[in-house]
Amino acid sequence: MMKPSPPPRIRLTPYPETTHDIGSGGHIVISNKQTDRIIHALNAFHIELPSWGFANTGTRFGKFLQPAAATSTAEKFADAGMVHRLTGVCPTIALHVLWDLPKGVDDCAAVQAMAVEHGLRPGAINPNVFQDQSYKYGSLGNPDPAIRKEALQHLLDSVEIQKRLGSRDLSLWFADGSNYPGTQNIRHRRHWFEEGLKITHDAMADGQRMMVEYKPFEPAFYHTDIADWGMALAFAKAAGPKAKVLVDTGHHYQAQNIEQIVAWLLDMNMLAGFHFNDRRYADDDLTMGSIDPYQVFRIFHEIAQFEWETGKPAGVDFTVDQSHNLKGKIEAMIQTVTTAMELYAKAAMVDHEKLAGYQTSCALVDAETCLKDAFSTDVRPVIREWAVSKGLPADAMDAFRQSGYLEKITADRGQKNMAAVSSYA
Ligand code: PSV
Ligand code: MN
Repeated sequence: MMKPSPPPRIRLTPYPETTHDIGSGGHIVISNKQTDRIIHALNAFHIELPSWGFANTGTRFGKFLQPAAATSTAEKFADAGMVHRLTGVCPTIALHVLWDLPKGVDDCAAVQAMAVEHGLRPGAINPNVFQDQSYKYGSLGNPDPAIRKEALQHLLDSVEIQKRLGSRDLSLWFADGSNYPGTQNIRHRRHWFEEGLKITHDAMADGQRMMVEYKPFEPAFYHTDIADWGMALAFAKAAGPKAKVLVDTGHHYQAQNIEQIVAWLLDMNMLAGFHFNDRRYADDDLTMGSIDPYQVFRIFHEIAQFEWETGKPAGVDFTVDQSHNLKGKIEAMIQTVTTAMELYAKAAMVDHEKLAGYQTSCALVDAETCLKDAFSTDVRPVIREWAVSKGLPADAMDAFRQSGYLEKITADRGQKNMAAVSSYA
């Protein structure tokens, strides 16, 4: 009886002539040209950290307290500063007015000092017109003119904070909406929103931007006043030239093509930036790229392709918008930032010239392979090299674990955290 012949040996990693080994265990996968593109992309890459991502948060069912969570604005700055020192790409921190500057403009000097102390700059200013009792039926969309006025005043105060802190962006998210059909006049609320946003816009100085965020539902479960990118776009256009749209990746219906929204907004010069997080069901606040990393890659690809085609920076900001109740706050943040860098680097590898040719000739498999090849490449060795060249640790997570910082803040804050059960952030 004949013995079956052994299966043919498959060479998994081809040996392209233009590539060199950059420490990926002998597997030669990234060309010099691609390495240069990655380095160039990383040099320009920034992702803003959310102050609220360092504090104890929870779900509406409860909170699991972490002894090391930040208990004050100063501690949020300290933690964000630590993440920036380890990763090198997070020089700004987004602030939520009520949570971080409860005394409004009177807190600006202290906040500015904290920023300097920790090597950070204040990032986007997030007004809060959703938490006070008066906003039960809405803020700018409330049928009561006195409440609309109160909300508007908070927005104007936030613009003043923005000016004092030298922050470019005012990041607006509204919880406004209704829970039961027929209970609110949707068109009237739209007019009130348009009016309030315009007044806020006109109070802003030159060079400042208004970012209009949308969300389909939660906390409102029947209608939300700014429910999708079309509504945000219409409001931004009506407000004036300083206003653009903010895309929060968690704020979409299932299966929505987010990168198409990104491509449209880029093309219309109406994309201000992103809130990044991942989601499995709705606005779940999961770690960026933990469920669908290819989607984040496709978003970054749309931006990179736009920049290649137009020869100018897209001018869009990246911010993490995640509150982790179960993962350690700082570790979750480092993991997120690392993932963001990897996906951004992968998108930078795409050969745009080749891709454009494939798109024009409708070479479908080749075009798609262009993306898939970049997405499948392990860019971590290049990122490690980049980090070391900048005087950063090659592995930010490992450096954090070795630093003793977590042990120190756990000891310093443990008692305070166990005592404070109620605040949101
Ligand atoms: C609302 O879900 C949101 O995305 C807004 O950006 C808020 O400012 C942020 O989350 C608060 O966590
Ligand atoms: Mn958001």
